[in-house]
Amino acid sequence: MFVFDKPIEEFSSWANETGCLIDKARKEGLKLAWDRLASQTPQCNFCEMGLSCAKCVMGPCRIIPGLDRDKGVCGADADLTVARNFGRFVAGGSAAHSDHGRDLVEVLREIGSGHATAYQIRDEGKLKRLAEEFGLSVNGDIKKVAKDVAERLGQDYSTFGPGLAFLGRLPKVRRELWDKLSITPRGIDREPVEMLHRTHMGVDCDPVSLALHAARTSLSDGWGGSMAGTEISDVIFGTPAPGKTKVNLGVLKADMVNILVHGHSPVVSEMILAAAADPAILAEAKKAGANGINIAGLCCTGNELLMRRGVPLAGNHMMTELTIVTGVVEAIVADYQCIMPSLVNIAQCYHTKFVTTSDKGHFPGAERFHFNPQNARELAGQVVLLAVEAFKKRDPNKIFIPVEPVEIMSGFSNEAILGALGGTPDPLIEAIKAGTVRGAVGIVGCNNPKLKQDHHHVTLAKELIKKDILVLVTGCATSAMGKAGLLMPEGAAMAGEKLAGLCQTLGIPPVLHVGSCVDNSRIIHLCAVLANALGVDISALPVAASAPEWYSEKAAAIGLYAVATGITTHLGLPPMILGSPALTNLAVSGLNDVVGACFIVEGDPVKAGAILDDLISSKRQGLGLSA
Ligand code: MSK
Repeated sequence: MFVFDKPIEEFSSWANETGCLIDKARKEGLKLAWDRLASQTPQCNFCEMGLSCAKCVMGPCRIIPGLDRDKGVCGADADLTVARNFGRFVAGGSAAHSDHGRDLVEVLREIGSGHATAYQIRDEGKLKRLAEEFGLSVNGDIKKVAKDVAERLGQDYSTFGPGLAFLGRLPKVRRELWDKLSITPRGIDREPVEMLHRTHMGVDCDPVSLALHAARTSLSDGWGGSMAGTEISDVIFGTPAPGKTKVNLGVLKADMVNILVHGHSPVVSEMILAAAADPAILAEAKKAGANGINIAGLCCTGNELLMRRGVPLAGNHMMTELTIVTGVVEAIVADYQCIMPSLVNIAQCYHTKFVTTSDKGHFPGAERFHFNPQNARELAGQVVLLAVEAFKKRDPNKIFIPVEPVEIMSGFSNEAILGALGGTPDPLIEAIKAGTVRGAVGIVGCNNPKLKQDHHHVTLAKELIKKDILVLVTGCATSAMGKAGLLMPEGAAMAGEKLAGLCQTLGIPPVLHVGSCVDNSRIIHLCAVLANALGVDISALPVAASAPEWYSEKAAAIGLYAVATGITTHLGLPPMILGSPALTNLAVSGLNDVVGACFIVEGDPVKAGAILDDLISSKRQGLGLSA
């Protein structure tokens, strides 16, 4: 369906940092993701349609509907094969986010137990609010409160807990709907594990049942693991507040030791940031001839530090290989998720050290550091010193930083958004009623080398804001928006008259950066706050979500938990379900009758903008508002 035609030639001609560095990489004989995609094209049509199965050794099977190969060896037809594959895809994404959340809960418990002295509680107020929300005591030592909150969330990961702690945030009508459909998530670990069980040969053979369990699995992420990750990160590292920083490869400094933090977790990267400010280590950097140590972010670890510390963002998913090609990166410090294995090989072509920090993320050829909450600060110092040593080996002939950085505004947590409005959702609701903000769309996620990098994010955002639709952005879409000037108050010049007026009054951009990909939980939480204030279900709100350039299992989980929450979601590329007309129809229309929202698949961002605009008009009319 998606033909990939000579991408490297097209992309290297871009008059921007991506194009310049692809050209440099080609001259140096390096292979990048675009080259590898070209070598993989044409890709397997069976896999693309979800019609291949390698889940047992009676196979692998390839299903061809309508022919005498319309069933696998076990008898699974196209619908069942697609449902099994998609269920496992969503389980992978949910497990990744939720296991990330678990790491934060574990660190909070270690802080509460007095074993993680390098970490502290930066937002005691939020910790106490969570304790009250969970029905726990807030009296006494704050460490005791931290331990109690961590242990309550730990129960959400187990089988015998009282039920997910955050479900109380939902409108009652949505909870009742989930109960009726039997898709209320029961445990954060339980649902993805049960999906693996159900999709084993000879367990759940009903495609619709599997689709519903996929929804429950995604909800265990959105209203469970991801939400725990976001909330506890705020407690430990501070709840974000608006501030300015910079984005693009221009944030790298030719005269400094550059360390890029990459992956998703703030647990180690916060310690790297602290170590880089250590006077003794800074003195070593000076001795090595550098003018200091510069920390910058990649992907969602970058988003975490950007939101809370104003650390500049070097780039998103498709920039990660290219950052090394600048020749000024001394170290990439990676935790987990969205880290291309190719980075090890590309780093070996330069002086760059590729460092891994998580016991879950092994990369052969990497410099490996065994971080845990007890040794994190000490090991962070060793990693920064490794980068300082690497600085001495830089090749001046390979240095090329092609752009100047662009300023952005970030830090729009729900607390910051509602705080700026006087602490209640009422002003936002009034703005929606008046049509000053006609609605909101969360644009989330990744890049995909099958699409022109950043183009779909930026085009869609521009289409929406000019129709007075506020955009919230997370993850790798962030640097796309930033580079396009959409994350500054001046970006309001690209918005419709009413939204522009509001942005000018409040001094905010028309696209608000709300965090990393686990922080999509902020968006669904804000939707619940608005729905509760209005006394309606979330599906009645004039809101939508979009993943225009998505690639990962996590993005599929995010899209599905948004839809199951009642938020219609646009995808710029289809998931691998097209081999089943029944599941495809369920995804793009049938779900409307089940959960009040569905998926929209549209590869043209201008058309997607028009579709989302129509959707928001109809939701507004449903609330008795002007379109
Ligand atoms: S890092 S999941 S490419 S947003 Fe969260 Fe970016 Fe997508 Fe990974």
